[in-house]
Amino acid sequence: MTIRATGHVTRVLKRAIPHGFKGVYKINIVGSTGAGKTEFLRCLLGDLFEPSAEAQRRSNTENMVDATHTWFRIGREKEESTTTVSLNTVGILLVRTLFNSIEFHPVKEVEQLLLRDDIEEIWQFVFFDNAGQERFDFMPQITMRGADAVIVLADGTNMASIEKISYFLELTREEEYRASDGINQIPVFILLNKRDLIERGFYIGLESVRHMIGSTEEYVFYETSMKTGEGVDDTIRSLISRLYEKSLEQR
Ligand SMILES: Nc1nc2c(ncn2[C@@H]2O[C@H](COP(=O)(O)OP(=O)(O)OP(=O)(O)O)[C@@H](O)[C@H]2O)c(=O)[nH]1
Ligand SMILES: [Mg+2]
Repeated sequence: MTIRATGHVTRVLKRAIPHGFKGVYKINIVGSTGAGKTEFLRCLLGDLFEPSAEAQRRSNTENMVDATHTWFRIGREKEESTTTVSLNTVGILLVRTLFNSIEFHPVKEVEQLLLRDDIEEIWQFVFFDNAGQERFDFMPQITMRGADAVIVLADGTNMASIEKISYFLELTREEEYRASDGINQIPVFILLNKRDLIERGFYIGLESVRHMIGSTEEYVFYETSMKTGEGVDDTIRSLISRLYEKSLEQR
């Protein structure tokens, strides 16, 4: 369905490329299981996000990362924890208006958008929400191909999840070499998620993560919470400005 919708947008855009259309970008979302990748898309897109992949209740013993997963309570309910067991892909139009607000629209709305006169830019994003369990580690190796940007999520309350960031940075680096002999750098955004749990003393701050990763200048870091939405808007704005800069460099 995504493919057909994407084709439709491409056809419409070929007929009438709106002023400011930036093209189609593949955004690969990776990170260990339970980091909050699926929750990130839900937080970002609200009702527009319809997971295509199956979700299952998390097994807490399946692998090392799961075994250290922090369980917590929000209010009186024990949080229902789920895990993606396949791949979610979401095609979406991101619109930045002349008033600098950001909107998301389903791709099928492209024709209506062309009629509006308050649009600064339209981006078409395809988000890839990978399954994070170790038995699915082959998946980001495949989805990394052709990625225009990578979002690495880590559960900021979980050391094993943070340690796995380096693994995803390595995969990104490999893709840079595969695609362009390392010349074309893929923008990487590292999100240390679950910031809302800081009051419970579980949250490991960004400083220690920076320290762990070493050379950090090439990466953009944010502390995020998919419960409060903290850092999510900043991430998206920073993503589009980075992609925009890159598109200028490549001209
Ligand atoms: N407190 C808190 N919980 C979060 C946050 N983000 C995600 N969660 C919870 O953490 C659990 C895992 O989130 P998911 O988005 O399913 O994790 P995932 O990265 O998609 O995991 P996999 O699909 O297994 O790779 C869920 O119960 C979420 O509700 C956050 O910012 N704060
Ligand atoms: Mg998921």
